[in-house]
Amino acid sequence: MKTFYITTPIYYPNAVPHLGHAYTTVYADILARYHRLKGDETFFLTGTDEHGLKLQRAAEKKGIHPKEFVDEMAERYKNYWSLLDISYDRFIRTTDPDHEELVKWALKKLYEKGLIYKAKYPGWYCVDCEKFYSEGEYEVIEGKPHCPIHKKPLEWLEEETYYFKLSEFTEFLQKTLKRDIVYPRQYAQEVLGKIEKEGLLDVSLARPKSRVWWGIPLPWDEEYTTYVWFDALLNYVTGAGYLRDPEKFNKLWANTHHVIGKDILWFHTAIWFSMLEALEIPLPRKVLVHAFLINRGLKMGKSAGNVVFIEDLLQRYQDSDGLRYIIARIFNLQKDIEVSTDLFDSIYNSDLADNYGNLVRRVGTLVKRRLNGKLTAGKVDEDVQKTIEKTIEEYTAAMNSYEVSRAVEHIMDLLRRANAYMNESKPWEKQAPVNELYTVMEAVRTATIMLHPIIPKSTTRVAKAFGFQINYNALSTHLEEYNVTEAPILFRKVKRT
Ligand code: ME8
Repeated sequence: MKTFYITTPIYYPNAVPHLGHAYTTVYADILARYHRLKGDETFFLTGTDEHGLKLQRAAEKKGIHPKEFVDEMAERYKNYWSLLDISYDRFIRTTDPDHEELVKWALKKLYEKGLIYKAKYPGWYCVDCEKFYSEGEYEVIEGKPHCPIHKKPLEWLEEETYYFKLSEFTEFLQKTLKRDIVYPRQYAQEVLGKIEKEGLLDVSLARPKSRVWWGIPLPWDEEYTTYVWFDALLNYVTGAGYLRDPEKFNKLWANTHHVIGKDILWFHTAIWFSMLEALEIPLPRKVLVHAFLINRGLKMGKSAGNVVFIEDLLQRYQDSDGLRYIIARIFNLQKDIEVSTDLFDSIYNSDLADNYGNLVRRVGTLVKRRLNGKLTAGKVDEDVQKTIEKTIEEYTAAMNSYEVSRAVEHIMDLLRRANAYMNESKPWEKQAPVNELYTVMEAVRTATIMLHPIIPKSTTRVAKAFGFQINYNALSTHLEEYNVTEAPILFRKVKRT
């Protein structure tokens, strides 16, 4: 059996997730569900990044201990993901005991290998990014360095710290990034360009406890706290069971897929690949990088004050499937996408209500009325059959190459073709329109199976109402008999305001 291991970034739980986080998480969930549908042994990891200055300050503001704060926030994340039907296998928290154990093990190993040394670190720091910015990276606004993402003034920090010898990995990274490991490839080029231009500098992997006490202490110097990114990246290794379940780890790790937004590309390539190499752990199979959701011209984010709330969209599109579908349709690895209610409404209305929903309702109603709900195999229209076969191929190729929005478009084409066939063949004018209805049913059934990873709730409902199984292998066979018990109305159109 094939395995498939997929991860999302672990999010900072200083605030509840917004549409940007849902964008990544739903995409990863669709890939996880697709691989489960195909019968692969799938493990899907998401979670929260709970240490560091950002969380320490967020808790301070509320006057509570960071642990109390993150305990509450982690529950809220889980609740959001359950509202969106996110089928994670583990929700990892960087405060989990097995993770803390792994981070200490990793630091010790790097220290013993002589890859960590102590020196002074001066620089401009963004608390929201938990990151130092060098000249050329930060923006100068009114003569002062500002964070290029948050547009807030940077803080000047100078402190004794421990460094990781990232510079030793220059050649290794250049070789690795030329391999087929980052998808789309343009992002690997970006990282290579940065290395070429700026060289690879050693990175600080600790913070003095006096400033950042909320985190994992360095095993050899308790006066220092592990830098939150070193801690966070290792979650992927903990989650796969590296120390506690090596058998599971070996199975999963060979087919690791990290889904990330392009804002954290550097960490997931330059830093992460070098850390893994230093720890003698193989590299992931793929880092899947996507572009941003933009709102009113800026990357959607809490500090930009332009977030779209998940609950508002769940309400507008009635349930998780509507929002999941919209995300799948607009999802773009290369291009930033501007959010727009008009666009979202029109995707929901035309694809879900008018195309899929309408066809399900029409064919279900006719099979019930004309054939008493029992439809035994007839002859599938040749042209529709060809479209079905072509769609399965295109869908599978698109999903195998992580192009979810393309896969969805192919399914919609099939459904449009089936709607048109229904209009042409007019089964409602015939006495016993078995062949016509069977043709449409086969299109609906195959489309439903393919849509399952994207809209699990509605597709499960259709399969139950029409009496078929959701199973990838069933795509290439015909169903002997349909038993239609209900002709559900799946999606109610959203009224434009
Ligand atoms: O970076 N458009 O956490 P984070 C698209 N804890 N994706 C977006 C987005 C937007 N406008 N806004 C957020 C962190 N995202 C670290 C990660 S992993 C070891 C540690 C998504 O809460 C996107 O996936 O800031 C981005 O990479 C991630 O949320 C950042 O989440």
